Amino acid sequence: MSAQEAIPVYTNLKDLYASLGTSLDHAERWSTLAEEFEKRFGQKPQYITRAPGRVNLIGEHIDYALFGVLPAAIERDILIACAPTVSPADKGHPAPGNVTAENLQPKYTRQVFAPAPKAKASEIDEAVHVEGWHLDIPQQLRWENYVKAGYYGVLEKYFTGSKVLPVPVDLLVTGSVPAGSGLSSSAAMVVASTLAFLAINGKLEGSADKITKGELVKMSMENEKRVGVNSGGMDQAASVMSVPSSVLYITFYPSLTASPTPLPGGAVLVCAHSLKVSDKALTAKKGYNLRVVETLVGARVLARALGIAVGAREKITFREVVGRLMSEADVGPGGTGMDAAALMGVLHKMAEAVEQLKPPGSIDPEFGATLEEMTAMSGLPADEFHEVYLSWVEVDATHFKLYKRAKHVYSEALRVLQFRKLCLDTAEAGAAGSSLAALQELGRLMNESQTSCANDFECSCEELDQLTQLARDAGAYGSRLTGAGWGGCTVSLVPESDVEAFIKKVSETYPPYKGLEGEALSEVIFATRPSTGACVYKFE
Ligand code: NG1
Ligand code: MG
Repeated sequence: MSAQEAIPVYTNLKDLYASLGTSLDHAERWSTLAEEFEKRFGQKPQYITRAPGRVNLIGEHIDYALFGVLPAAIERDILIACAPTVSPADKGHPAPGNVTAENLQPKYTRQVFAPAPKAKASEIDEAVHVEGWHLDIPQQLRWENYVKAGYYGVLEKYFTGSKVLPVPVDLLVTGSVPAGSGLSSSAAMVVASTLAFLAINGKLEGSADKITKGELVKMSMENEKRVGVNSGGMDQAASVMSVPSSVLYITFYPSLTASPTPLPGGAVLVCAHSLKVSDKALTAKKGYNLRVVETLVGARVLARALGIAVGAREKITFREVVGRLMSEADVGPGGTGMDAAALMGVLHKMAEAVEQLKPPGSIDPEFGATLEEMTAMSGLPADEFHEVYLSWVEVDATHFKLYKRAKHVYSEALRVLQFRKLCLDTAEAGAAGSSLAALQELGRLMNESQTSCANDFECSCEELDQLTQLARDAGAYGSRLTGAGWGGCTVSLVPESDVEAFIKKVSETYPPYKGLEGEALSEVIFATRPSTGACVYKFE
């Protein structure tokens, strides 16, 4: 799987559905969307873009430390139908780049917006040179922010200093990824929207500067940062690069790679929503973004303690710290990553090294370091510390728990490699190996991950703790929160033959599921297969 591949563009429905590996329910969603688009905008869509949500099996909150993670795309996705706006003759032309965005969900109302050109530099040959674009993305939770976030990157990459103006667009969105659930509806929205604007402006096919999967991942990551979350690249990479039936081992260091990893047979993934909605855009200051700062500062303090040189303005990550500890000989073939066995060896040792992150003089690492203590530990003058670690992000905390965060990150990074090795070894052993023993061991790693998320990274919550425990009681090999946490979904590895009984048991024992039946229940707890990454359908 190469980051250089182009985004698949289908012109034939049969090929599209074959690639999705799914049934007619999908076909119906696509055709309903196209029909509805025509009703609302008076023309057929030119494209439908698709980006799936994802479930992360293991490797939580370590992507922004640049450690590898193991997510899979899920079957639930975001679809966006789009076409250049055709205005009735009497209405004149809409402003360049104007967007009319609608959503099949009635609670998300119709939005019209246009980017404002910054400084028209000159007018030569009647063409306007626009130096840049401004698009207002308010810091409130609004559905169209995700559409705007996708648009922004396309404007910046392709329409800065350009003579050509962006095409006005009509678009209609529909989605089956539950929002705020840890299944990355946000990344799916941003990827699908980025693809829609790329498609409409001719940047997907034919053109010399057409986008690759790797570029789309980077662009979507940057785009999502505009909605206020300093995310790592896991969700966008999973949404763009996944392949059916496998989980994807995604690395970020030294470069983005995605290697399909087969799960042992005999188990399925079940996603279950805790029904506690966690919205990162609203809680980032005390949660997600705070963890990003704690882990970055932790990496600098650890590097110092280990005698590793760090540039004054460099935001070294936990992954780079171990990278610099390892010799050249440990770098894997082609420089695509460290040799997994060597990396596992170093990660084992890090369990001890992180002790150095306990705040000086404090017996209780539970408490964390104050801002002053943390600044002193970093070795930077206060103003530089602020500039490097706090000026670009809003956090709200009095104590920073560097030790506990590092303990989670390094142990979780090791669990990811152990999980992957088990999957690869089981596949290699084929019929001779025992899937059951492997699945039990994978489940154990997932359970350990949950404990580490709860105790050391403190990104779980009562509901998630309870739901994962009930899932284990109902027969799961393992169960953990998935995504950022603090609410949202859990993922459980469940014996294939027991799925129905498992879902029934959990639905009877988890109090917030009381009274839910049929479709309402399958909205909150459902089995899913690893699905395929983002694609585009072009109407001809
Ligand atoms: P969710 O909350 O599922 O969107 C977030 C981050 C990921 C990763 C996980 C924790 C975004 C877009 N995604 O996932 O990059 O850091 O938390 O492992 O913020
Ligand atoms: Mg998200």
